[in-house]
Amino acid sequence: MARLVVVSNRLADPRKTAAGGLAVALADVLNSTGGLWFGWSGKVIEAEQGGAPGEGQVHVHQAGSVKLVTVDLSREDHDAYYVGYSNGVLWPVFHYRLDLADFDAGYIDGYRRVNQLFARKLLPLLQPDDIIWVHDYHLIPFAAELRALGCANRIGFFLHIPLPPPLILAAIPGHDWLIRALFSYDLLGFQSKADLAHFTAYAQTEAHAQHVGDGRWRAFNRTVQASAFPIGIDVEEFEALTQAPEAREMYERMKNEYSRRKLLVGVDRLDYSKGLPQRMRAFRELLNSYPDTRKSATLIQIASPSREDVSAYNDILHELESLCGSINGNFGELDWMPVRYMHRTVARARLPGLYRASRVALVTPLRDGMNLVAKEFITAQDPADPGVLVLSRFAGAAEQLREALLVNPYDTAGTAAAIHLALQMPLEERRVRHQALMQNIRRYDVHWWCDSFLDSLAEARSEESGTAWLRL
Ligand code: GDG
Repeated sequence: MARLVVVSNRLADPRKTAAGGLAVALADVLNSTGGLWFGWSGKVIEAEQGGAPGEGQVHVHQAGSVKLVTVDLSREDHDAYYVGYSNGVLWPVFHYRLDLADFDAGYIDGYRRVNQLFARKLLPLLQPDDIIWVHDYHLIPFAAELRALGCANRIGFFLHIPLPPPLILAAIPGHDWLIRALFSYDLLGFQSKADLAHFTAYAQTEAHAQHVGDGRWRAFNRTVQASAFPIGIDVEEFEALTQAPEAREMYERMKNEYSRRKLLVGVDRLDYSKGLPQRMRAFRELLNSYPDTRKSATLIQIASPSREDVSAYNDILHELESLCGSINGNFGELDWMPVRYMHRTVARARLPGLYRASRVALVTPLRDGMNLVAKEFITAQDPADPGVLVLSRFAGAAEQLREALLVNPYDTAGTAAAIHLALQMPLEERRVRHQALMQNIRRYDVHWWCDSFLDSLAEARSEESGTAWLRL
């Protein structure tokens, strides 16, 4: 079996389960092929310490049979590639938020410079038969930069976030360069059929690509295979975590603490894509319009800190704090706080206990590539007395999890009504829905995702291999 080389912005130590499902799944394949994982070290070198644009020291660590190779970034590169372009342009636009994008012209140069730096550092470590799997929006032009250096390996790309429709993509100055770069891959993987449809619509209307059968698209003298591979979780690992002492202890604590009321739970990175203010407004509407819930419901919202160097995140933090404060102020009683909001990370080992103690999960992003919290919540439930998932129709997961209560998070009254329904749902209906959801989550787990992507990559091949590579 060929060696797998994974390229992603950040790495996790594949030996630690705390790293989560994705790292565990990749670790399986990386371990079995004696693979290599390549990306940014997380270190930023200031100019005074010698950090220069386009330069970075390489570090090599051996983690079992897997080689971890990382590169430092200079301050200037980090600020343009990571903060500026990846998180200040691509993240908002790909989540349909043109209003939040900052199209500063310097960012795209830094973004490209870092992709070139990474390509230069990885190239000498590659063997001719290696299969390369590149992850996410930070690294869209990575294959094109590798090809420009003469790399003829098979390269696949998976986008973890949504791909918006062509007219939204076209708002990015340089969008044509960005999408042309995707044609340097042999395989493109998207989270949902909707994202795939947006790619093919762009390919046809903007890139004038031709469909040459079986999801293969031809443009710029290259042919690329494009498919949807909805990502899943490591169900077995998460079930084991649910039964482990830390999660059980959390479960007991939550059950005791909230014995008089049903728990609702939200677990998200603090990000404007997750629809947190809209969720709070729906919860406020629930308490307003269905007074019975004032005696029966408490919402625990975990908003784990993320990307605090991007200014839009501060705005969302303040909005959320003020909404939670006003809900507690208006509806709280001496012995009851309607919302428990925590801007903190909960230990991964405890999360399943929190999920299992909750009657309802609110997973209501305005846009989300997939959303793994939805799948984790269902997996952590007791099948004999399961909780109910209220899920945004705009999460990639909604294409698969049809037995959840699907909502439009922009519709405050509609979402409140769905939460009310969830709180009142009879046991039999909860069981039937849970069973159907679990079947889907088990079947399309993270190992299915990994294997089906890599199988498709093994088959996908552009006929131009090793010859005239696309020059950007
Ligand atoms: C991107 C895409 C796509 C959250 N809070 C805590 C915590 N988490 C864990 C959850 C879950 C993960 O983080 C979040 O995954 P999501 O899928 O919900 O969202 P993103 O972070 O935005 O991920 C997304 C995903 O990539 C995979 O392709 O599904 O659409 O945006 O595992 O449990 N974990 C701990 N403490 C927390 O407080 N330990």
